[in-house]
Amino acid sequence: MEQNTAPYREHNRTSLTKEKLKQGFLDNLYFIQGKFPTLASRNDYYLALAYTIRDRMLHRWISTATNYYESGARTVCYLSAEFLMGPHLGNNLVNMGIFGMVKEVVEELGLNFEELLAQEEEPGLGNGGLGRLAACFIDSLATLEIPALGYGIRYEFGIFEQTIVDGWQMEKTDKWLRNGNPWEVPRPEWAQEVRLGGHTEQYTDENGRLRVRWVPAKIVLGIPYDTPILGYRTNTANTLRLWKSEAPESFDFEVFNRGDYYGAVDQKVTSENISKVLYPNDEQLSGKQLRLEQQYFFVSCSLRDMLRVLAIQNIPLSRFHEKFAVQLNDTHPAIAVAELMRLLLDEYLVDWDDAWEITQRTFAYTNHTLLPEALEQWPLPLFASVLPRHLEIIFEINSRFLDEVRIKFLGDEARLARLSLINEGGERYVRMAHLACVGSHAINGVAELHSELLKQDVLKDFYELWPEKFRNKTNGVTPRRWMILSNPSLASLVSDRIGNGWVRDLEQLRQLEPMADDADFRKEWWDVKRANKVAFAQYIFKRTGILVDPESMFDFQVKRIHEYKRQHLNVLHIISLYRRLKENPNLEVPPRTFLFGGKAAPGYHTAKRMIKLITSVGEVINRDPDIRDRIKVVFVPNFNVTTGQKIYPAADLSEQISTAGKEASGTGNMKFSMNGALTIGTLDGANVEIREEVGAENFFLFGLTADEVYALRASGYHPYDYYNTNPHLKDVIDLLRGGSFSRGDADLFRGLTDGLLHHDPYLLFADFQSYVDCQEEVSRAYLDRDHWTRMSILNAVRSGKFSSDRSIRQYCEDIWKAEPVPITLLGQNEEPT
Ligand code: GL7
Repeated sequence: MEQNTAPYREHNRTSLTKEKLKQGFLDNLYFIQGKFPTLASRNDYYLALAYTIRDRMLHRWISTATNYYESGARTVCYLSAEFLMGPHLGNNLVNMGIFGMVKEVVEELGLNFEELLAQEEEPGLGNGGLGRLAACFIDSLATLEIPALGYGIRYEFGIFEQTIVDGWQMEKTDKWLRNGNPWEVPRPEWAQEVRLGGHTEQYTDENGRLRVRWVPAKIVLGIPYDTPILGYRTNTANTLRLWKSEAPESFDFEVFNRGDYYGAVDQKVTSENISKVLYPNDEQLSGKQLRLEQQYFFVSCSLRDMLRVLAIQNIPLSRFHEKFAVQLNDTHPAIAVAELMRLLLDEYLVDWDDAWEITQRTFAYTNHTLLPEALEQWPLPLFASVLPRHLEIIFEINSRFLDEVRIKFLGDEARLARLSLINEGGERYVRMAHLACVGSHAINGVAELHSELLKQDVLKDFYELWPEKFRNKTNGVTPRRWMILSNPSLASLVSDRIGNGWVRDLEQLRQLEPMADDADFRKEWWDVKRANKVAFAQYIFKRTGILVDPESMFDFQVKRIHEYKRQHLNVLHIISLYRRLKENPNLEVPPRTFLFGGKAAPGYHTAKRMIKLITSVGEVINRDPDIRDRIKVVFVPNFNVTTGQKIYPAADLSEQISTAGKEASGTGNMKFSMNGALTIGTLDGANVEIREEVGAENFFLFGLTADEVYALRASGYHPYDYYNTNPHLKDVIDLLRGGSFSRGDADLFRGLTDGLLHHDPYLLFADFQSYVDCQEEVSRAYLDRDHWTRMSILNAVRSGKFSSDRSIRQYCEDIWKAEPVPITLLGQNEEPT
């Protein structure tokens, strides 16, 4: 059906005048929520507003889909088990350029705009940096007008909500869908069937060829839920397609008809389980069957979806890799390598060699971690029971692969064992990182140091085999959410001086460098930070009842709680400073508020005890009258995207203190720096590049380098010696061991202190003195407000490299070979009627 789309432009539901926005809002309240103002709840108003904005996104979304369909453009598919999107409403307003106007409209209607924004439950479909990176990347893809789809899982329960009870973390389920999700559109007509379990059979086809058939034990349906992803002030609206699992009705019926009602119900329940909940572990494999099913489920749905698109665009299968560039966000979707092979071999009857070429040319793999405990491996029996056919295919890939290795490295049996897709040492495992490496044409790390360490260590054998596959793509974050939306006062201060070109081209911030020497500008800069701190202090008071002084330095460490990230090193410094202040009340240090935030994986007991350590030390210090508010310690509960948006703009100091060689990149470090916080950090992950960009003189560096860490371990590390020879360190540890921060309970932190004294795998003791000395330097620097502000300005305006737009440009050029496709809005050349 041909359709004139022009009339939609001036419609109540699409027009961008204030009057039409108001009318649209009231219509939605009436026709969607079924309410009138006296009865409407805050959620009704939020939904009415959200639908009013969504209405205005649809024209771009439909136009984008049409343009892509007609151009047959090369498309980037970003496969990720996590997309940590954060609230949509504010971001969509920013990207459409109507934030201010909509705020006015809402206020003219007598409603509180901030309250409506806060009403949105954030879709927390990710654990931390990896999931948030995926969200920043799809924002940049849309902004750069690259045809792209994000593919993932629509978890019914996202990352748990954290509360703090008696100083301990408690977890509550995240019911983010309970009030409705206005941003998604289900597309049941594009559902996919996914098979699981069962066995395989051989058969001979009509041409006498031996083939394999997979006879699954169960089938589940994947229903796509689409969310439009707007570019910043472009016509592009790409799609985030998340799969929800359901029971296929026909299947239910079969069992049902056999009279097994409960069997049918069971099947429905187990099918729906697959997309029920996000595993809350970051960088720790869970080894659970359901997790493997989740991974396969979304990968299979997504690849079949690509095949569907290929078919409707009449593109031959042999050109799959020309149409799609598929990025594997870590090993979670690595099963895609075997699944695409299976689809091509068994369902489309393509020859092995052709199938393998298409596969390798389609995929590229990003590694996100150096921690050995995070490298996914699946026990062979478990793998075989869920994906019997894939295991056969993996064996075949492996045998051909190892033949290639044998020729290149004649007689090197040890190397073969190291490279094999199957770990044969004792219990046998499938190594997902190896599958990803073998099946991809490009492999990248996420910061320069990380990419180097991959080549030297974790993926050394693959590097020696295929050096040409390896590259670096340093992470980045979107300045739309992390500057404009979260720090509007800083953004307008910047735009007042240099216009707003920086929002799409963050390097333009450098034009402000000379302003660091301008006293008036410094004053304005300081005032913005100060106002953000006042707002955050109010938030803290509301959430924790703790009063903090906005005059004090706001020193933040927010990230997942992990031993390698060393929140406990931060605590050791706090205790040592506390101790010195008690001894010498005249010590000249600026008042400081130490703020922590982050979730611990529910089963990671040491991390949970680290939270208890922070809150316990805070309890003692915060009420010690001797300290008279010169230091405070606060644990900000439930760190997520929403709280992050308040935190980064309010920070003076950013703690990036992981053991060198452990943090692949970090992205919080970038968000802080962009918002004018100075960093105290090790030479780890992207800290190295941040320091390079902002200048060594504007960065507080301490600690061993990755090489030194390696050498120290190799020569034998004895933490006890540091304890014995450093009286400050000994004092701090002894206070903890004596129960000074645990109401006399000497056992509460015994596990932590003993662990440090006897093992200290993350070298806290080795870095302790260097860290304490560096913190003294920080304190001295903060006393010189002018100089500090100068450094703060230089940090922000030299952070251009860390825009995710830069990352995405590099992926497009170097890995995806994807080009922008500017979108013409439908009906643009037609007269409105
Ligand atoms: C991580 C890394 O730990 C983190 O350093 C990196 O910035 C992020 C995105 O590349 O990926 N890897 C990982 O498994 N998680 C991360 O945050 C959970």
